[in-house]
Amino acid sequence: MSQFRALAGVLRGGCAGGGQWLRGSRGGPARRWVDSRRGCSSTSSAGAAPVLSAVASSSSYVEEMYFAWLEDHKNVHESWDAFFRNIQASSPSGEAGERRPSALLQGRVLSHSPDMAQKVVEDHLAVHTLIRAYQIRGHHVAQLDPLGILEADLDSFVPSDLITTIDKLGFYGLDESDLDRSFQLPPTTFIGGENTTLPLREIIRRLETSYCGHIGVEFMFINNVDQCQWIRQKFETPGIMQFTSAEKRTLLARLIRSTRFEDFLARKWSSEKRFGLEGCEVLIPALKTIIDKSSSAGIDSVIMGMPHRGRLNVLANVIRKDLDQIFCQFDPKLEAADEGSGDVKYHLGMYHERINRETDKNITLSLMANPSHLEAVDPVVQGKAKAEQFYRGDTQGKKVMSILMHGDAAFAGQGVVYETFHLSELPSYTTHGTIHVVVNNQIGFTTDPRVARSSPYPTDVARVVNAPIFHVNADDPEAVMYVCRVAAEWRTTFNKDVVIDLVCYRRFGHNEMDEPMFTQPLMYKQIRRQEHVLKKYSDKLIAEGVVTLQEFEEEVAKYDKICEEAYTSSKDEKILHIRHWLDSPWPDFFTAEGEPKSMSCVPTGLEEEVLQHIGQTASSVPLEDFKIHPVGASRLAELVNAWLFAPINSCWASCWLRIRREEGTFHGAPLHRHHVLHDQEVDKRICVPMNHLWDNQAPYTVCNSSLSEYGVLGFELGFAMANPNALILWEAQFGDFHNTAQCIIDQFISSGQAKWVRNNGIVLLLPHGMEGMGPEHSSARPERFLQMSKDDPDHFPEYSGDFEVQQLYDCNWIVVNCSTPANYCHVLRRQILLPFRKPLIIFTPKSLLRHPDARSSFDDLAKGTKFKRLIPDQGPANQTPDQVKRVIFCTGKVYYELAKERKQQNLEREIAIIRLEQISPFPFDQVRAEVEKYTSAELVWCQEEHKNMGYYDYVRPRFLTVVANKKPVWYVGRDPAAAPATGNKSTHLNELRRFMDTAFNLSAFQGKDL
Ligand SMILES: Cc1ncc(C[n+]2csc(CCOP(=O)(O)OP(=O)(O)O)c2C)c(N)n1
Ligand SMILES: [Mg+2]
Repeated sequence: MSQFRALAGVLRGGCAGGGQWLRGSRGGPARRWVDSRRGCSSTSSAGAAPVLSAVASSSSYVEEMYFAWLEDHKNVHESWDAFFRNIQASSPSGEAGERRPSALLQGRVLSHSPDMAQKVVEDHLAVHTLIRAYQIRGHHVAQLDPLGILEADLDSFVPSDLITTIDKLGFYGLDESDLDRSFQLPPTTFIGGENTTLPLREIIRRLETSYCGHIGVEFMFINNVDQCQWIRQKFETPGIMQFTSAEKRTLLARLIRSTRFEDFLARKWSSEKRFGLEGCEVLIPALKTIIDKSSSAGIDSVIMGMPHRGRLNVLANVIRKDLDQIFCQFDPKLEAADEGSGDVKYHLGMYHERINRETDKNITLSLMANPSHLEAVDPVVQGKAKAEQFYRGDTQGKKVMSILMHGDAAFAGQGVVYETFHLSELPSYTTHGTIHVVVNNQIGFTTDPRVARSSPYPTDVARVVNAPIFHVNADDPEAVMYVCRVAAEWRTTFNKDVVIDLVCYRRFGHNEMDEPMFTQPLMYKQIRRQEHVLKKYSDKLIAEGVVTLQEFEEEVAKYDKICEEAYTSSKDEKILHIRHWLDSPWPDFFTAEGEPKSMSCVPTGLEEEVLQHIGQTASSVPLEDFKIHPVGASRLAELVNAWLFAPINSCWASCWLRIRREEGTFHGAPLHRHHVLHDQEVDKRICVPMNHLWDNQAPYTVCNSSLSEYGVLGFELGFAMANPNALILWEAQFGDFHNTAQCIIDQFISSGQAKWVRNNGIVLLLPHGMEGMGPEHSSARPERFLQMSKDDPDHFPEYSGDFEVQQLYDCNWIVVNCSTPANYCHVLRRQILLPFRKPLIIFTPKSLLRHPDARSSFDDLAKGTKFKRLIPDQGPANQTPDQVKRVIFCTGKVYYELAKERKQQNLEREIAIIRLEQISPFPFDQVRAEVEKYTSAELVWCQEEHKNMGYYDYVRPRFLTVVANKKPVWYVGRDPAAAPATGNKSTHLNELRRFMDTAFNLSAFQGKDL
């Protein structure tokens, strides 16, 4: 069947000067249909459009028209013309030339006029249905596969309503005799151009041209008529796909660069992994066309994300990274100059400001660094684009846009693609249209599409947001350029997503060491026979006289020389600078060398008047006539003293605070929802009191999101990348849910700086605590964050400067569990006031929201106060440390349970309780001071989590380093377990009771070995 499709395509393509060919029925050969010389008739309209019922009701009117028609066919409307032609054609010879209408019309027509009218109506309906069938399903039979052996939609059957051979026209109630009849065209098609009627033969020919050539347009699912009309106009208007000679030459030059770049790499480093673009070289001119078009529409910043395939080519020929910088990445001997572990060359990002040669306008292009994890970068790109739009006041996406590239297997398979699409129309997340480009080489490593996806196309996911999808045969560069042009115009016009599906092939293996004949023998036999697209296109342009062979060869030689020269100069590079590959530089935040401007942090306390003012504003309703919910009103008062005081305070600085709250946050969740007041009487009227603090304050945003962790966390991470002076917080509904965003945490947040030398100050708010809520609502998995913290457990760091700041500078992220509102406030303020950026993970026990003891006074926030990495014992034990028998170190909410129990057991002199507020980096200096204070006490680590979870594995070796392995550190907490918490309330309480008993049993560890 696929061969048949290919055959049909070839024949259709070859019919220009001779016969016309159409598809046959399933599997059958294409059949010769009609001689084009008998083709379309003149169809210019004249006379009034006929009212069909007039045929039945007014014979004189018909006669009048008939006489007019006999004089000159152009005297009447085309449909009358068609009508009289039909009658004439069906009349016995001799009558056809009859000038008297009575015999002809009255005898033949009028006596049968109701039937005739019925037939005319039915035939018109049939033709309209046929037009619609092409619009809806034409892409299924478009000639998309350059190899001619596969089906882009994985289906070899031709829809029966698209089989328009003579023997199958009966499907529509039509037959061969109808082919030369003219039909009125509906307003939902543009195939007529200036004409409002066309013969059926021509209608089919034009539909075939528009929908079944090298472009397959998928759009009829869009539920907006204007948008559908817009697309129809772009693809149906006769002759709309035109290119000037200059445009064709530019296209050829770009294709030369793309092709010769890969050839050059293959020649110089034949066995190096680079994930070559061969088979889809057209990607480079495609991207450049999108950028040119968008630039001329006013875009001056493009943020891009892409996978491995062709990445080096995009860096070289789209972003214009210096070639020698790329080539020196292939030198295995070069050492890296920067801190961190770096990344392989086909993951690195880039930021470049340049002039767009086509428009002569400035444009900034950035390609985001990404991990191997396919599609993970999608939401990150969107977040960065959104942030840039925000800072530039680009509320409509007219200045900043994003382009995402995808592989066919990953686009269909990775869930984050769907999650990202679902952000595309949300007010706080939209980037006002992303252009997606799929390098659809019809293979994913060694996997054929038919076993890799259930959807017909790899692009079907885009249908959920009504994005039009343009499938295009990548071996037809002009068709590709055309859809790119339309895609860019679509975004400019509607500010919505659009997908370009470049149906291509992969000339070699998945990477340069792979042999594809092992797994795809037939496909690769065909690929070996496949002529290169550059050869095909250059031959075409030479034949057309657009370029000469000599010009073509000169252009090739010119680019080869550029590559050779860059190769020579790349050998002068002595050292690799990952910093040169930064995708999001912050030039004003760091020194010219990319270093922090200081290595200290200003105190984070505040004037009491400021605190008062913030508290009062936050607990007020600053808008007049604004009715808030009575319970909400009481919560507002709570805000002042409770947990939320902290983030409120944090935003007074000149930074933007953006709190992202996961959809479905309700009871017991941090009260962030009370940062947005909802008028109880006016629909959708809201008020954010925190935006009413001062006239010149920074904006403060609290937003709900789609119910996605992977997508939304990635987005917020990208947002935080754009500007260091924004405090971006992402809050999970419960901490456990972060594991559906694990890839963003592992691949970007934990390791991003080490791989790509870029800072990021995102804050994760993760509700965490054993509160009897069951296995899935208890643990934010602190053990995982701590396991990935890079501070050395066995080495006591010695710093000459500010210990706290130096340690933060060295770490990969900060992990805290604050037990007081004041400390929470301070840690957020420290986050934005540090001279560098590190991700901050905050465990936020829900029960502390309303815990009567979890309160802070203004004194704890006053000027001169700061974040406490460790809170020493605050009772009698601290006064007489030599009498203390046991020191319990802990973190988080268990402190309050321990303190209560100690009080009940009257052990406040014997047992000291010390809170680690910053768990990582481990406050070695302060822990040592505490340990040295309580010289004769035994050391205990107490946690409410199970032994194989929580903090124990992290803190234990560090405590031992502090005490130089001279003292044991005893464990008190829940036993090891597989699930993070029990689902049974009474078991939960029993476990708590049990470990509390151990914590306060002073002989519990006597005589025990380590
Ligand atoms: C999330 C993820 N899973 C698996 C891989 C391993 N992998 C790398 S490339 C690839 C095939 C991708 O196919 P496709 O998306 O079609 O891109 P192509 O290589 O064909 O351009 C796979 C499975 C990966 N990088 N990321
Ligand atoms: Mg692929």
